[in-house]
Amino acid sequence: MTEPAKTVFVTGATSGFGRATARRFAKAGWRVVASGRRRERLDALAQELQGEAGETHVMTLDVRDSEAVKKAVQNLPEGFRAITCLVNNAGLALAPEPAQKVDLADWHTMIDTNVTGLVNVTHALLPTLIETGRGASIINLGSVAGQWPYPGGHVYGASKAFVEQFGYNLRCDLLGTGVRVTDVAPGLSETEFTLVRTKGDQAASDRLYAGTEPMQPEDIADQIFHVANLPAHVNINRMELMATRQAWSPFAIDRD
Ligand code: NDP
Ligand code: 8X3
Repeated sequence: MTEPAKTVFVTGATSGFGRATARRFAKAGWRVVASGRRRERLDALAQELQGEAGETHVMTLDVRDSEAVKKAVQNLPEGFRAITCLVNNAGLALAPEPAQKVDLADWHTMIDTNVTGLVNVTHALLPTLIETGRGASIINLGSVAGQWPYPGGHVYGASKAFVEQFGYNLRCDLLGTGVRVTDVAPGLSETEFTLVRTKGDQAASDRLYAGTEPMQPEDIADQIFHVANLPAHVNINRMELMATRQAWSPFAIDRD
């Protein structure tokens, strides 16, 4: 007897890691629920993934809107309701300048998306994930910034530290349900992340990735797929990835 298709729910599937993740799972025969705010990108993804081994359902969703998240989950079409894997990927950094120069609105947007949005989606999907039980997983996109401070990291890094600790605490409460939780924490990766962070400065984005070899969205998607497909009795708590050509710096010291 063939196993029924598993379903993955991906937030932020219109770009970067999320889109690569949707592609990776669809190719492998998983059903994919792909969401994000940009309708035209979702339509293009749906069209692209037609004919892949797994079926795809796309929907516009702003993760910051808890009511919209609840409704979207309640209204999932038949065949896409039993979720095996949640990939909490939607997120962003804003304001690379020092904390004292940042607009408060940018801090709020990061908290609303990376923290509130992630808990909105997690809360809405916990019942179905628990119903799936053994083999289910929640994969949260953290970041190296959640552990390693750097100038301009302020609320972004703090939001990713929240993601990490929230995942560990979820594990405690989900013990016995079979649902696994993993913090996938990448470093330098070439997506639209820096374009968003600099509010559309393509040259700044190009500069950051120039002359080195950042990770690509497919690298991260492969690891997310790996985590979701581990034997049901194995949980990776945190997976930190860096480009080979990235490492840490010495401490900064203020001198007279
Ligand atoms: P991208 O900017 O390429 O993709 C971000 C995705 O998040 C888009 O699909 C965007 O879709 C979605 N998104 C943003 N805000 C919302 C919202 N309010 N509701 C729903 N979706 C939203 O960046 P990445 O792929 O790089 O980022 C994905 C995740 O990985 C983020 O959480 C980021 O913090 C994290 N990360 C990135 C790293 C990097 O170096 N690139 C490294 C470590 C972690 P739309 O605008 O259509 O809504
Ligand atoms: C994104 C990676 O190094 O810009 O989370 O913080 S970094």
